[in-house]
Amino acid sequence: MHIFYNPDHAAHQGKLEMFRGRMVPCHEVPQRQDQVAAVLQARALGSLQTPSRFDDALLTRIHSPRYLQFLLTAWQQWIALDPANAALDAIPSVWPTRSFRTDIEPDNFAARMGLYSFDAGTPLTAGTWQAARSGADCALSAAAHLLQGGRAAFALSRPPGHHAGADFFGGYCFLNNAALAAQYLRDGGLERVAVLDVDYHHGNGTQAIFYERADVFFASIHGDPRTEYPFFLGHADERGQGAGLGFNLNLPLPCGSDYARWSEALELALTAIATYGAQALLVSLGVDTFAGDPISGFALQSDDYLRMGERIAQAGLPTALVFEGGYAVEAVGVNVANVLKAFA
Ligand code: SP5
Ligand code: ZN
Repeated sequence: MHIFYNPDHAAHQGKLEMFRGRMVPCHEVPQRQDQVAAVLQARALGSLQTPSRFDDALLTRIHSPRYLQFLLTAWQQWIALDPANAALDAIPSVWPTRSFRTDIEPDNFAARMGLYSFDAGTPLTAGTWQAARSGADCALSAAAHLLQGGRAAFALSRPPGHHAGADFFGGYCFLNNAALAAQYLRDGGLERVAVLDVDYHHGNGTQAIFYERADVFFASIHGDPRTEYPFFLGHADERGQGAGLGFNLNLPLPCGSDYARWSEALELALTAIATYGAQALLVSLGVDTFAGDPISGFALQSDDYLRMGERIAQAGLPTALVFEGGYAVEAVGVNVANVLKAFA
């Protein structure tokens, strides 16, 4: 297995996220990637390679230029407000909900933070751009490996990506790594690409990016958004729109679901992907489906990730796996390693 790790991931280290009226320590911490890297190396599941640097223009295949420009310059704008801000993270607190305009980019920094985000759980830090940019390179490197004829690659990077949309961050995500990789495969000549999102949370960003397109099929297995983050997308009746109608599959499951229940949804997703005739597969690999995850509600055990990896491999497609969530830091390495081991 080719593994591309993000050498800059620790540059993004949020301090606090909003939870029930308090600021609590961030769940999305650098130890997550370090822990996965340590287990992959200890088990000799592949050599860790630094990603290639891809052209910035590839980012605009998915993200809007004004959003990218915002991310690139946000930290400078934040400390320009007050040099003392350097000791704090930037967190949005005001958003343009229904009836507001989003076509005019405000001059005010707090207003721009809100325009380009959807939650108060995703701090933007001094190194966020550097980390996210190199993280995107990891996903693009994994996709490039497939175009060169490779069977499988893993993008071991953080911050995660699947909640990020064309022009917004949130859910600990800034650049949509899986979407960038899927687009790279399309631009490299593949006609039909599938994204299978197995993170506990619905991949709202990835869904939205491809919702009106037939050339990228999106399937997601996740906690029911009626009770689970990100709440406002991920229902079973979202099947795509326009040319994309029929190319989006959401499989929400109730809290408490174990692998017996979860794997039934996996069968449905992989059957749909096979019927679609995908030529390559992107897996948004969150392991926050783990029973011990501190912010999630499924009941998968570490051994279940072996079965998951084995079943995904049976799809028989060139596959790039991209790391997403998973917040039980002591178990995240074993769970990811189990998927990759069984896949290989
Ligand atoms: C990539 C990914 O998995 N993003 C998930 C983002 C979830 N953010 C909201 C989580 C709120 C849960 N807070 C629970 C705190 C318990 N101490
Ligand atoms: Zn998640």
